[in-house]
Amino acid sequence: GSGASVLEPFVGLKGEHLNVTKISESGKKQRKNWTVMWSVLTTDQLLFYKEKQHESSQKTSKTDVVHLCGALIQWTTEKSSRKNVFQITTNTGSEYLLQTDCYSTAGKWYDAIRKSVDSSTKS
Ligand code: I3S
Repeated sequence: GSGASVLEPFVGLKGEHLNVTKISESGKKQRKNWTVMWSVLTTDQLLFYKEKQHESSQKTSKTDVVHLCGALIQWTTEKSSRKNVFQITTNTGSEYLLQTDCYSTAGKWYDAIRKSVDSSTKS
C-alpha cells in the first residue's frame, strides 16, 4: 500500500525533532552547524525536514536525504561536547552527527537507524 517504505515497527519514529549537523560531505570536512531538523526514518533513508510535516500537507521542505544502505552508525564522545551524540557515515563519505538531550530518545533513534542500516545493507 501507500507508505510501504515507512517501517511499521517504528511508528514512534515517524517524525521527531533532533539536533543534526553534517560534518563531512563526500569526504570533505564541513563547518559544524547544529540545526534542529524534523527527522523521519524509512526502511533505507533518513529524511531531514526544516519543519514538521503534516500528513495533509502536499508541500515538502526536505533538506537532506541520508541513504542508509552501506552506512555506518556509531556513538561518539569525541566529535562533540554534547551528550547522546551518534554519527552516521554514509557509503559516499558524508558524516552526520545526531543529538538530543533525552538519552532514551537518542537510544531509540540509534537502534531504529541501525536496524534500517542493517536491513537495507543486507538486501
Ligand atoms: O567541534 P567544534 O568546532 O568544537 O564545534 C562547535 C562549533 O561548531 C561551535 O560553533 P562555532 O564554530 O561558531 O564556534 C558550536 O557553537 C558548538 O556547538 C560546537 O560544539 P559542540 O560541542 O556543541 O558540538
